[in-house]
Amino acid sequence: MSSSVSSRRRNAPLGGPPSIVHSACPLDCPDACSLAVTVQHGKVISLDGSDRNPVTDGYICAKVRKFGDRVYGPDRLLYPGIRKGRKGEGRFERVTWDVALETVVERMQHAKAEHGGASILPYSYGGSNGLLTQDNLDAKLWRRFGASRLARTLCAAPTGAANMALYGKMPSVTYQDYPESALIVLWGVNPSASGIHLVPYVREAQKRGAKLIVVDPRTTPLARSADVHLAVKPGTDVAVALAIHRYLFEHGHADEAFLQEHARGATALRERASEWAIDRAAELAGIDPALVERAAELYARSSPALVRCGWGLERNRNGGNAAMAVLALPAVGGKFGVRGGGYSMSNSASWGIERPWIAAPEPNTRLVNMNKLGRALTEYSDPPVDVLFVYNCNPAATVPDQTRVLRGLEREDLFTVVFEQVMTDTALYADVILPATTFLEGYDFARAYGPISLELAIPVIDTVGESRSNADVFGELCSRLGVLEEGEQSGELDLLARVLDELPSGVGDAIRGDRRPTPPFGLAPIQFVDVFPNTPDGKIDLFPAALEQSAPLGLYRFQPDPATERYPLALISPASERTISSTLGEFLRSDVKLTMHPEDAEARGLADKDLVRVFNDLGEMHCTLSVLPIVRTGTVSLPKGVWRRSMRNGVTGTALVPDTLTDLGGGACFNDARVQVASLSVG
Ligand SMILES: Nc1nc2c(c(=O)[nH]1)N[C@H]1C(S)=C(S)[C@@H](COP(=O)(O)OP(=O)(O)OC[C@H]3O[C@@H](n4cnc5c(=O)[nH]c(N)nc54)[C@H](O)[C@@H]3O)O[C@H]1N2
Ligand SMILES: Nc1nc2c(c(=O)[nH]1)N[C@H]1C(S)=C(S)[C@@H](COP(=O)(O)OP(=O)(O)OC[C@H]3O[C@@H](n4cnc5c(=O)[nH]c(N)nc54)[C@H](O)[C@@H]3O)O[C@H]1N2
Ligand code: SF4
Ligand SMILES: [Mo]
Repeated sequence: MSSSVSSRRRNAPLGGPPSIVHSACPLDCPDACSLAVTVQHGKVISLDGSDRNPVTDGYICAKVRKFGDRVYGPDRLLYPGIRKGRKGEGRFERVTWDVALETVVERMQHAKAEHGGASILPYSYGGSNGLLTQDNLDAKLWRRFGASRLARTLCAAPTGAANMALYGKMPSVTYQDYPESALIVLWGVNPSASGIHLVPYVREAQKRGAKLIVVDPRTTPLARSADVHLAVKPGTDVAVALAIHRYLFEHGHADEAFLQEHARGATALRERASEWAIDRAAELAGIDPALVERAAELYARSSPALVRCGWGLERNRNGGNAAMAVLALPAVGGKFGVRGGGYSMSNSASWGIERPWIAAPEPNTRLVNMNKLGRALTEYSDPPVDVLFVYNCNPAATVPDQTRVLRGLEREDLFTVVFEQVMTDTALYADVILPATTFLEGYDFARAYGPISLELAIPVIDTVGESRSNADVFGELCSRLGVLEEGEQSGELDLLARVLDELPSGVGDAIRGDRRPTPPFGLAPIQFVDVFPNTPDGKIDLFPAALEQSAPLGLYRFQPDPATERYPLALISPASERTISSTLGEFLRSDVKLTMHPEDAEARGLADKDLVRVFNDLGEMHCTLSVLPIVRTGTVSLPKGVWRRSMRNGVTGTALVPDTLTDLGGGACFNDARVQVASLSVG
C-alpha cells in the first residue's frame, strides 16, 4: 500500500483538540461531495463540505451534515445477532462474528446441496455506490458459489438502456458547463433535492440570460422560476418529446447534415414522431398545447441548448421510450459540438471502469429481476429461494409491491441474512444480522454521476461497535466457503491496492498521490468535440433494432395510462431532501404527508391535515393529507424511501406500486401506482 493513501487514516487523532479529516461522500447521489469531517477523541463531531472538489464548493446537504446521528444513533447495529422472536419482530440474540458467519455458511451450503446454488439469492442495490463495497468480493463470492444472479434494475435501468443504445453511455455535460447554456431543459429531475450542487449552476445560467424549461408534474423549486413549465401527467413524456421531434423535423429545424454524418435510424424516428401532433401530445399529457409549442420553438432556436434527463420520467411503463425520445433531442436538433450544448445523464460510466478485480465470469444461473422480489420469495419453485442475502439495500421499504415482499420475508422456511448499518425495515426480518460499517469507518471510492469526479473516502473514525466492512465480510465468506484461489487476497487494504492498480491509466496513481484524477477527455468534455458515442460504429443509434424488438409495442410507442375509474390518481414518489432513498429514513417524522392538489381534494370533500386512506387492489396506506397546488391535478405525491414506522398503519407507498416492468430495461414502475384517496374517518 502506498504512502499517501494509507497514511491518511492516521490523520484521525485519538486525543487532543478537534481536527479536520478530508474524505468524500459515496452515497447514491450524483454529486459525490468532498468532505471535511471534524473529529475529536476518535468521534465525528461534525461533517461539512470541503472545496477540494470545486463542485462541492465547501457545502453539503443537510442529510449528510447530520450523518453522525446515524453513526451513533439508536438504530445503529453494533453486534451480529441471531433471531429469537418472530420474523419481523426485530428481537435478536447477540452472537460472535464467528457464530454468525458459520451459521450463514452452513445454511448456504445446505441450500446448495439441497436445491442448487440458484436457491441462494444475493440482493443488493444502492446503499453503496463505491468500488470496494459493491461488485467486488461480493460479486466474486456469488459468481464462484453459483448463486442466482440479480438483475439490478431498481433504478436507472430504462434510462441506462436508452443511454447505452443511443450513445453507448458517452460522457455527458457536467455541472460546470451549465452556465454556458442558452437554454436548459430539466426533464423529470429535481436537483433542488436530488443533486443540490447543480442548482447554483442553473441559477448562474439564468442570470446570464438562459431560458429554463422544466418538465415535471410537480412545481419544483426550479419549475417556479422556469420560462416554460410542462406539468405533464406522469408517464406521458414520450408523447411530448416526440411532438417536439415532429416540430423539429417539420419546421426545418432538424440538423439533417449532422444526422447524416453521425446517426442511424433518423427516418424511423421521424416516422414514429409524425404520429404526435402537438395538440394530441398535449391533450394526452394534460397540458396546454401552446406551452408545448413554446418549448419546441425555444429548443429549436436556442444554442447552446442542454437537456438534463433525470430519473423521474423513467419510473413508469413508458420510461425507456421516454428516455430514448428525450435523449434523442440533441441529435435531431443539432445541439452537440458546443460547450453547454447536448445532454446530461448519468456520468457513472465516464471513467471506463471495467472491474477486472471480479475476475470470475457470471455463471449462467437463474437471473432474478430485483423488482420481482415479492414473487421470487413467494412463487419461485424451481428451485425456491431458500437463502436471501441482503446488503446495500432495504427492500422492505424501497422495492415495489411491499405487501408481497413482506409476505415473502415472513416465510418460516426462508433463511434471511441482512448485512446492514441500522435496524431497517428489512433487518427486522433477518434470521442473521451482520453489522456493517458506514463510509466514515472504511475505505471506498466516491464516484460522481452528475459531475465527473472520483475521490477516495477514507476511514475517519474507528469502526463503531463490532461493525465490519463489506470487503472484510465478503472476503471472510469467500474464504470460509472455499472459493478463494491460492494466494488470492481479500483484506480491505489489499482490495484497495488492487482497485487502485487496475483503475484506468493514471487514475489510481493520482489518487495514491492525493491528487484529483482526470479522465483523458478532461473533467468537462464537450460532446462531439472531446467525446463521441461509444456505440460499435461510433454513431448515434436512434432506432436500435434490439430495443424495437424487446419493447412491448416497439420503440417510441406509448402504452396507455393504467388508471381506472376506481383508481384514477397517479401516486408518484420523488426523492426528498431528507433521505437518500431510504437511507436516513430512521429520522423522518412519524407522519409523512401525501400531497394533493386543491381541486382533487375538493372533489373528494377532503381538506388539509385530514387523515386519509390511500388505496388500490395491492394495499392501503394511512396518512395525513397536505393540500397544495404544487402537484398537478390527477397526481398525488409521497416521498420515496419512507420507513414503515413513519406511516400510521405501517404501510408505505411502495405497497401500492405494482411489480410491472418498464418498456425497456426491466425497470421499476414506481410512478404507475394508481390509487384512490378517501377520508379515513368515513371508512
Ligand atoms: N436528497 C436526495 N437526493 C437523491 C436521492 C434521494 O433519495 N434523496 N436519490 C438519489 C437517487 S437513487 C436517484 S436515482 C436520483 C433521482 O433524482 P431525480 O432524477 O431528481 O428523480 P426523482 O426524484 O425520482 O424524480 C424527479 C422529478 O420527476 C418528477 N416526475 C415523476 N414522474 C414523472 C414523469 O412521469 N415525468 C416527468 N417528466 N417527471 C416526473 C417528480 O415529480 C420529481 O420532481 O437522486 C439521487 N439523489
Ligand atoms: N416508492 C419509490 N421507491 C423507490 C423509488 C421511487 O422512485 N419510488 N426509487 C428507487 C431508487 S431511485 C433507488 S436507487 C432505490 C434504492 O433502494 P435501496 O437500494 O434499498 O437503497 P437505500 O434505501 O439507500 O438502502 C441502502 C441500505 O444499504 C445500507 N448500506 C449502506 N452502505 C453499506 C455498506 O457499505 N455495507 C452494507 N452492508 N450496507 C450498506 C444502508 O444502511 C441502507 O439501509 O430505491 C427505490 N425506491
Ligand atoms: S448526499 Fe449528495 S449532496 Fe449530500 S454530501 Fe453526499 S454527495 Fe453531497
Ligand atoms: Mo436511484
